[in-house]
Amino acid sequence: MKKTWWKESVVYQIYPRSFKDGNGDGSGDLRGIAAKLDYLQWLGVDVLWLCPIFQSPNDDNGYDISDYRAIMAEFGTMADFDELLAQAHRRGLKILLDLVVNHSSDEHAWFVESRKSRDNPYRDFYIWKEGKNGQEPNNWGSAFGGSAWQYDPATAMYYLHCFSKKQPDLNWDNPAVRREVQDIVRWWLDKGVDGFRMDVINLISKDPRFPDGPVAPGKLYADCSLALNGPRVHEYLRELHQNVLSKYDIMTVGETGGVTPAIARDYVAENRAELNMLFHFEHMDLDKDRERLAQKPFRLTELKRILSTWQKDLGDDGWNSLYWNNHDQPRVVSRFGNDQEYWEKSAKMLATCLYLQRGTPYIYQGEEIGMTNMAFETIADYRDIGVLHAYQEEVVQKGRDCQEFLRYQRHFSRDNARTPMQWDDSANAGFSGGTPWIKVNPNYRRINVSAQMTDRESILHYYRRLIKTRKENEVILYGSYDLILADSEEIYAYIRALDKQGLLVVCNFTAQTPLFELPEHIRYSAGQLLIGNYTVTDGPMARFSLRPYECRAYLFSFTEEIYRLK
Ligand code: TEU
Ligand code: CA
Repeated sequence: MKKTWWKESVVYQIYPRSFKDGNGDGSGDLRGIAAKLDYLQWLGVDVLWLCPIFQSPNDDNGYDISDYRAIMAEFGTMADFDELLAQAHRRGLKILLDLVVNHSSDEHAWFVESRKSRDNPYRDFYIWKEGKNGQEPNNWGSAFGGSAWQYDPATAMYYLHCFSKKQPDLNWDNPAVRREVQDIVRWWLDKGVDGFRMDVINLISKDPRFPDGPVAPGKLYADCSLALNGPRVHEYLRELHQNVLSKYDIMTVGETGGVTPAIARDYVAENRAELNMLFHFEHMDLDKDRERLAQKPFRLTELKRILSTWQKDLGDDGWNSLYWNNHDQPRVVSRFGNDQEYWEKSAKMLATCLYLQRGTPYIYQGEEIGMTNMAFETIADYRDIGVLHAYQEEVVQKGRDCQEFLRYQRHFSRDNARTPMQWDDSANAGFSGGTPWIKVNPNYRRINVSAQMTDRESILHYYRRLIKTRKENEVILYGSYDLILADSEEIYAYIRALDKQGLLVVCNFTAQTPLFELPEHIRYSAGQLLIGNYTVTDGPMARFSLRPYECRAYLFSFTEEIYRLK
């Protein structure tokens, strides 16, 4: 396996609108980010991924881009960006941008032209179809609800939008579109950015027959995700890699829903020359019944099965990304942890469990201080287009119980991740001197960076230690991974191995006190505690009882030849 900087890096994801407001207008911005670079450097992360910062009418908070070479007015100017990039580089921090090219904004000049006439030179930049018997061209639905087709009276045809109707899908089958995307990517790389996170990148190639899809019970439309991993997606990614990406020393991570380890290999295996790694969603639906908008019980054995399969299957060829959180997901401590009595212990345990696996860790802003879900009270508190659309459809149109709907959103809404970063206990958590665009979580007086900075036992200091520990131990970066005690519903335990060096990670996902026993076939010597979230005084690593949400990682040596894990 090749060693590279991006396999040894830790990525920190920033949602610019909610990170730090530099000018008091209530929205985070680029100057705000620049003001926090010292903090990020102190934390020890290497790469900053910025969610979209490009010009946008913000129908979907920047995931609808109207000019790929301009900065969103609320976030600042191109001069601010250049300054941020220079300041980051000076500190050894790299910057990843969010490339959103499955679709653009309907306000992008291409689309403004495209919709003018059937023979406009930009017509084929988007996907236009005739209606079928006065209906939409097929039964595909948008991710935010309703049909994925919008009728446009100017030319009496429909255009495809897998997300909102202000996010028309680009037509990648048109070589001119692919050339434009390549130019954009080259333009930013020449400016010095260090790579891209690529939004829904496996959605770019649609089946040219546009077939109807299966419709789930109680739904009107087929899920647009049926168009994922389309017929020419690999051809297009390779072309992008060959013509542009391969010429730079950068990193790429694709956001790819609907991907299993087997499918993933075709995107990230080294000889494929497509992407470095990707984000799959298999562990994000464990506790969520999307169809019925309900919570479902979470089983630890399922989580272990999924994460371990990814660890094994992308073992020697390809690379994993490790994430619990992003701007689309609820806060992990409220989800797989315990944000009440064991808030601090469970936040540290979750970090340990994931970030000692093989792959590149992604930390989402606020995760490092254990930020929690937000109990928004009314629909008026929500900002996410996804929630607002679902409210219209479910509550207003279908008459679903409003309280039940809100209960679901309190668990799963994307706005849980988007409340402002909690810097200190001053007004608005030190995020902004103005009125924040979305409510601040009232728990900021207790949970904030400043308080945790001064407390060496805090979640924040623990994250910093964990990041440092990763870098100091090759076995964490490049060692193999083997799950042990696969059947336990309480303990997540695994072994990493590199030559004779071993690492044992044991995590208790419950408030109970289960007993851990190392399987007998693992022979070792000199077990030594590397990191953990409780003080440890008891003896050997082979047998101990765990306290609520306790985690421990031990370094050890295999006594030769014995290392044969089942
Ligand atoms: O998300 C794509 C995506 O698959 C989401 O619909 C995801 O499944 C959902 O948010 C989970 O709740 C990307 C971006 O991350 C998201 O913020 C954008 O809204 C979307 O693409 C459109 O660009
Ligand atoms: Ca601002």
